Amino acid sequence: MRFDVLTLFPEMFTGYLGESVLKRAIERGLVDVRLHNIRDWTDDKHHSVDDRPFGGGPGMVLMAPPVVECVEAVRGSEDSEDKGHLVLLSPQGRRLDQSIVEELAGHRRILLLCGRYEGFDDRIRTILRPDEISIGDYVLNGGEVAAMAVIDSVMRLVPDVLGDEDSSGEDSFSRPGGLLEYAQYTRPRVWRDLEVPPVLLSGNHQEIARWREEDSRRRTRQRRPDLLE
Ligand code: 6GU
Repeated sequence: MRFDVLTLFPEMFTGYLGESVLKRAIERGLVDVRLHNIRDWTDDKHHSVDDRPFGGGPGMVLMAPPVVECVEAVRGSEDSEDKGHLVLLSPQGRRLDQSIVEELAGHRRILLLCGRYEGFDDRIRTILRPDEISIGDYVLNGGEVAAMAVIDSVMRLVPDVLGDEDSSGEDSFSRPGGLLEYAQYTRPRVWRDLEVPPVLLSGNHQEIARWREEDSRRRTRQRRPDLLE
């Protein structure tokens, strides 16, 4: 699975890419993440990427030429036959959920275009026709954190990325029926007078499975009744 990230702040990704599951997936060649700085596609001497909005108003708008040229160059470049699925991160996009994550995981290459400032010159949308995605109904300073959320959620579905074969199948939202995950416990068995539910220590796998199914339903009803329709 290949991700190309187009951003004005590639350094925001370096810490994230160098840790944990993603670091190992990259080392094992299962995931490839390439960072591209939109500013490298400016041609004026000040390397401008944004300007004031026509019609007035606060803030700055990301200019169409560097963004579109960056996307076209990255898409057309070298080593990949696959032109990739272009995602634009913006609060105006369709809201990310596990079914969209699964859909995205069906692509072999994804380009993630991150905005900043007050938004994009809308001609970027007209020309590129991106799949516009939001990670929720709140405002971030830019698309970078959202792009990391997309990479993080999608790469979990790439075969062999997770150590344990089916450990993503037990996750909240991936479970049959889209329920929340059941409660988990580990050592110590008793701590500050709090005991682990005895059924989990019983060794009876059928009973354990039943308890977990019930706990999933109970938690979902209490916390996210909307998931039960
Ligand atoms: Cl993708 N971008 C920004 N700027 N804010 C957001 C978002 C994206 N998703 C939720 N809020």
